[in-house]
Amino acid sequence: MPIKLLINVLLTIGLSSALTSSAQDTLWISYGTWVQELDTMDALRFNPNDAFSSNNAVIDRPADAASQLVLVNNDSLDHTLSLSGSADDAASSWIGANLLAGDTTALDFPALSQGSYRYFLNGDRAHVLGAAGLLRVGFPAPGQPGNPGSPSDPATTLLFNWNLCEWSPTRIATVTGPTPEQWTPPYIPKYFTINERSYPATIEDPATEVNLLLGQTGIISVTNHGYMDQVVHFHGFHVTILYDTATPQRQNWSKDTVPVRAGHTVTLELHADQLGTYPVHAHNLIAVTNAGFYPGGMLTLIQVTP
Ligand SMILES: [Cu+2]
Repeated sequence: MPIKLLINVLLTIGLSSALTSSAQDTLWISYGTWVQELDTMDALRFNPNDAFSSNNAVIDRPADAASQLVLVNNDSLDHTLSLSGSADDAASSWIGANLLAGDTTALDFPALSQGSYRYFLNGDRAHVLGAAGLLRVGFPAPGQPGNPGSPSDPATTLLFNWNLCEWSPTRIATVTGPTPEQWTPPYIPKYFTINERSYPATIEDPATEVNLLLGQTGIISVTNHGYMDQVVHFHGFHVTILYDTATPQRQNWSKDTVPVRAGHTVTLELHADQLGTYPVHAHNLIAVTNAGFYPGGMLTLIQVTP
């Protein structure tokens, strides 16, 4: 084993065990491929272990407390990480250390106020390849302090997240080929995903499909990692906007249709006050297709049961 690799392995083991055993204290930046319909696309993702997965990990942190994140950069290029979420200037002004290719780096995260933030690698290549995820701050999971109920307790608040992104195999090829080409309009993405899944895979993921008991409250953190603005339309429910980084003046608005601008996040509260199954989807109909075929894309369900 090369010395540098050995040191990385030892450092990773040491840092991981020095923190807690929770996977979200360490994330691996991994290069791989993912398949949508007939396209096999290169991908760069944040994974909770060293195995490549097409789904970016969610990081949870308490509000108003500094914390650490260990990143293992298994990509062949150096990177820098950024945070965004204008609910708190501490995110946008934060600068992390360089993440050298093949190295393990511990980053000190700033104390942030409650809300939904994006964490992402800088640069077009990382952006197009999808290296971006949700940093959720101040929303304890069921069973943690501040949210004591079990998932079957009607008083429990359940957490969901929708990482929205659109994908163009043509644009991905421009950042993976030996000579990047000029991006020229029109931009016509072929796939539209929630948590890197397109419908019907969206309803197989417990973070994407909103399953609630009657009377329960769900918090839905929505991030838009793509280049296109999206508008999320709810059937059956109005949601309360807790935070909206693009238009903070909409805090506490009750809406059934919520814009999520590219690069922005919204945090929504849904009160399950009626039984049934309801769709929720991107309102732009091209975004509810897979390679042009409807239905697909950014479409999932809300299921409320007794
Ligand atoms: Cu609709």
